[in-house]
Amino acid sequence: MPAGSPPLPELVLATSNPGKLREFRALLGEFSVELRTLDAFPEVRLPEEADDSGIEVSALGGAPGPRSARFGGTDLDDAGRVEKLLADLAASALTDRSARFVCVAALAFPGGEVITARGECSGWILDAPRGGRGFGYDPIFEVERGGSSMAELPPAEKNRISHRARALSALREVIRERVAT
Ligand code: ITT
Repeated sequence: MPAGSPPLPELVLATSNPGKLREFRALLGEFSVELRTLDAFPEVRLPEEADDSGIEVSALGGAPGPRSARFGGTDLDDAGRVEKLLADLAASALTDRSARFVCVAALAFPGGEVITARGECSGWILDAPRGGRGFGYDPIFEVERGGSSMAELPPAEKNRISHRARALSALREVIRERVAT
C-alpha cells in the first residue's frame, strides 16, 4: 500500500479451523480488506455450540449436523470422526447414503447488525475415504455431480461448489457495497 493511503477495512474471520481459513482467504481474495482471524483476539471466547458449518447424513437423522466438529467426542481427530461416521452408517438399518454439507455465514457489523446467508452442497457418503485435499469429512463425501470426493477436487473447484462458497456468494454484494468499497 502506498504511504498515506487510508487503512483497509478489517474483516475478522471467526474461526480457528485452518481448513476453513484457507478456503475463506481464497473466497474473499478479490476484496481489498485486511483479513484477520480470531488469533488476533485471544480474549474472545466463542461458545462451542456456535457452529457455522457441518455435515448432515440422512440415514443418521441429520447427524452429526451442528455437532460435526465434536462428533464421537473431543479426543477424535478428522480421521477418527470420518471412521466413526462410516461405522455408524454401516450399523444403520438404512441404506440411504445421501448427505449434505451446510454452512451459515454471518456478516456482523460494528453497530450490531448481522446478515446471514446459508449455503448447501449435496452428495453421498462413500464406503471409504478418497483423496488427500480439503479437511474434515471431505474424503468420504462424493459430490452430487462429477463422482469425485470433495477431497479429490482441486481447491478452486471445491471453492466453486462448496456450501461455504454458496453461503458467501449471497454475502458477496453486501461485502462489496458496505465493507470493501
Ligand atoms: P471453528 O469453530 O474454529 O470454526 P471447527 O472445526 O470447530 O472450527 P465447526 O465447529 O464449525 O468448526 O465444525 C464444523 C466441522 O464440520 C468441521 O470441523 C468439519 O469437521 C466439518 N466441516 C465443515 N465444513 C467442512 C468442509 O468444507 N469439508 C469437510 N468438513 C467440513
